[in-house]
Amino acid sequence: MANEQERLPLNLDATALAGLFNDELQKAFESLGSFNLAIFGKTGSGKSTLLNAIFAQAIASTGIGMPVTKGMNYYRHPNGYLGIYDSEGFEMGTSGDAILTGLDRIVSKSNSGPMDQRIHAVWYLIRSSDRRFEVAQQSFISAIAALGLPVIIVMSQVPVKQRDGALEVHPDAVAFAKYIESLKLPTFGDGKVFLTNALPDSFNDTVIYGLQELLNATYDVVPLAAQTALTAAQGVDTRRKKDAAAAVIKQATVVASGIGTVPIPVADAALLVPNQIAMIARVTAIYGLPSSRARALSMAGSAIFTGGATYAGRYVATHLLRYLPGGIVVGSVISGTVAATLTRAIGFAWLKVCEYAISLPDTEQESFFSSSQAKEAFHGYLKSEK
Ligand SMILES: Nc1nc2c(ncn2[C@@H]2O[C@H](COP(=O)(O)OP(=O)(O)O)[C@@H](O)[C@H]2O)c(=O)[nH]1
Ligand SMILES: [Mg+2]
Repeated sequence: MANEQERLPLNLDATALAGLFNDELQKAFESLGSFNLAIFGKTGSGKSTLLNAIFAQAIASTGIGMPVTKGMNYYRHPNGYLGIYDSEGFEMGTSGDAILTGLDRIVSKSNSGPMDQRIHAVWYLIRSSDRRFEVAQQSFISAIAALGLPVIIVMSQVPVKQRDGALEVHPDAVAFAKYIESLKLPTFGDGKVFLTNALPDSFNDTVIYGLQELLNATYDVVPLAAQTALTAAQGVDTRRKKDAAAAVIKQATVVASGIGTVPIPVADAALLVPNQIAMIARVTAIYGLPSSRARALSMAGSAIFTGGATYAGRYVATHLLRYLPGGIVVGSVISGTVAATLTRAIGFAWLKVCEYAISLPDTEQESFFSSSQAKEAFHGYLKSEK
């Protein structure tokens, strides 16, 4: 870090910045850790669809993961922050015992081994139209719980309609869920059933339902160490992403004010850049922007810093001097306060760029970052930051 600070101001060209951003992005993804979910349910219950709805990127449709043990596959997101265990291709009815044996192996192995493959939560799906909940399913769920894994029961494909501004859950699904809940299975919330609809259907007029509640329950069972990874992986709760990113910005702001303790000449504002690059890399990781776009991302990341000193100086001159008492504190130097304010402004402007990017369809994110759009959006947001 100290080394970079000495070297960088002399070499603030786009390539060097892109390289630095890339390294920081790598580190940021690594430091997120990993969230691992196991998902079960009969074929057709909607496992792949639910995964796609909650974890922004089309993970489940990219195919089956690696077979790790009998009856189980493991899929690891390329960025490392998400792992999925599933039993795709195995029938729960006939392979239930094999799956349990496999699960037992994974649990005992990961409890003694590295944390990053440990199962943090289990979703068990029951399709609402099944209307039958078999004894075999009950004992399967109880057996998973007995392994010490937190299980969340999910009712999938629940028809939910919007009527006169209110949501109407199909009464048959409600009754079915009530029945399952009456069994008081040893799962999260004493056998509580989470009703979901992962796919809106305009023909039948149904809407997405219950995903946030399911996600909240999942946060409740997941250890703190895996929660940041879950925040990066999920695409439903933008509030949690924003809060986590804001915490990163706050930390970087404190570092920046430390760097500025000895006031830096405006022309050397680039001294702040390594810290700011690490910050925007971490914000990017929290937004879970995928690695296939890392190149485009690093170009965008470097584009916003190219000529860092010049633009930081201009930013300070046009935005900050005015807001400081009489310009006495800062004349031609950046104080700790200004360094912090500048860093904070950059952090939140980039946060908004990421927020906008994840609202775009997957296919448009690439062009957003590889064109000048991201940079322009960044500058637009920066102008509106105070
Ligand atoms: N309307 C609706 N259809 C769904 C939902 N989930 C899955 N489906 C449909 O049910 C079928 C099976 O879903 P899939 O996710 O492949 O099930 P899996 O075998 O458990 O992975 C597909 O045709 C999906 O489009 C849902 O929440 N609502
Ligand atoms: Mg599937």
